[in-house]
Amino acid sequence: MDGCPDCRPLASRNELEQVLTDVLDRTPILDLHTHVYSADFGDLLLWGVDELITYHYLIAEVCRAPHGPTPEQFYAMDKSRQAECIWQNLFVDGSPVSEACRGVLTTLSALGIDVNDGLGAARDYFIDVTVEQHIDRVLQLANVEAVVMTNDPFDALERPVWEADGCTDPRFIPALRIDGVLVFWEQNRPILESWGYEVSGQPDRRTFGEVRRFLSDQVRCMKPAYMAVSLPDTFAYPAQTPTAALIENCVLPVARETGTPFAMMIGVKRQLNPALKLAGDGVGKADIRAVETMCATNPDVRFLVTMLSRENQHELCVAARKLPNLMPFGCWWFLNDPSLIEEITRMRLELLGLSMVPQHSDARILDQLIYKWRHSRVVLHKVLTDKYDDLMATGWALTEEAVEADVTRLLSGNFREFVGL
Ligand code: HDL
Ligand code: ZN
Repeated sequence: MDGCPDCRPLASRNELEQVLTDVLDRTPILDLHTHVYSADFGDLLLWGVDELITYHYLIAEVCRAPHGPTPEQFYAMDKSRQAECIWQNLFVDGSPVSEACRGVLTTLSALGIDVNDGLGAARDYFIDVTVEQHIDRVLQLANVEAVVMTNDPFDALERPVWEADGCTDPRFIPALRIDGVLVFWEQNRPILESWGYEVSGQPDRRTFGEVRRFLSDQVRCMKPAYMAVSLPDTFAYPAQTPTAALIENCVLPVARETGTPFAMMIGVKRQLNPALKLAGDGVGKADIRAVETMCATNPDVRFLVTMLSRENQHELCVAARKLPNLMPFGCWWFLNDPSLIEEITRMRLELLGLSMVPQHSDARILDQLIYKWRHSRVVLHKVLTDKYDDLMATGWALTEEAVEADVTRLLSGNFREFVGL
């Protein structure tokens, strides 16, 4: 122990707090689920202040403002007017205390913009910034070494990129999003047929074989870290539904054959308010038995799972204790708020130790990586301080070296090892 400063046991909570601040700030993150794209994907990559302010979380909030627009009035505006409307209603007419509002301000401040100078000043910052410069600057400010994208083979803007050179920036890792098969089967089956896959209306043996061929072709093309799907709160497995049949007969065999993990994001109540469009989804408590059964009956497949309902979090942790092929991850969407991140992260550390992935950003706009990770690092710091302090109170000799190793596991190592990156 002597001679090595990182190997000396930490002497106090104060020293622990300082070490954690330093280690959390300097440890790079691998962000395992986002909606951002490398520059290869052109306009699919959203960035800049007007995109930041018109994030769909803020659309839902502005339509609740005392003098805010109806959804129809909001969507009739162009992007600039939408941003001005949100700025006026949520940042001028009242204090921007919501997590999504605060996030805008954290991001702009980190970019060196005085948030008290208004929307115009923020827009001025972006006048001569290139997308390549901004990607470098945002990843550096967020200390994010790589992000996993959400790549939809049915997206007409994405397909040409994959038919050409694909993603050429190693900081952006593909993920094969298969909602188009599992959730929107009826709508997309004719498209699969037009691409040469002989898929009939009803999922039957021949169709299953062709869907497996499609998924395998996509895995070969994208080389994804995992296959992913967002499933409703009503998701059941096993079940007499096209989704369950396609998972059982297509996704799981391809996951096994190609060694590609399967990520399920469960609990969305789709289009609770359709007028809000992308901002219109709600949340519902899902049935953990679907996760338990799928993971227990497929021990040779690795599952990444996040659930949208606060009420599902404890049972997800308990299920993970029983099923080593189940990796809980992130505080997703409506859970990505300091109070809930704290509750969930404490629960996970207490029930799972370090064997989980505490957070992902779900960033839709590149700039959001800055705030989503700054805010999460603060909560991680708070929770880890308490947990390590409890450890030190037993007489355990905790070193900076050990803290570094733990934090690296939580911020990138666990995910890399689980998906084989
Ligand atoms: O399905 C998903 O990946 C969700 O994250 C949705 O994209 C959702 O609209 C979202 O952005 N949540 O943060
Ligand atoms: Zn997402």
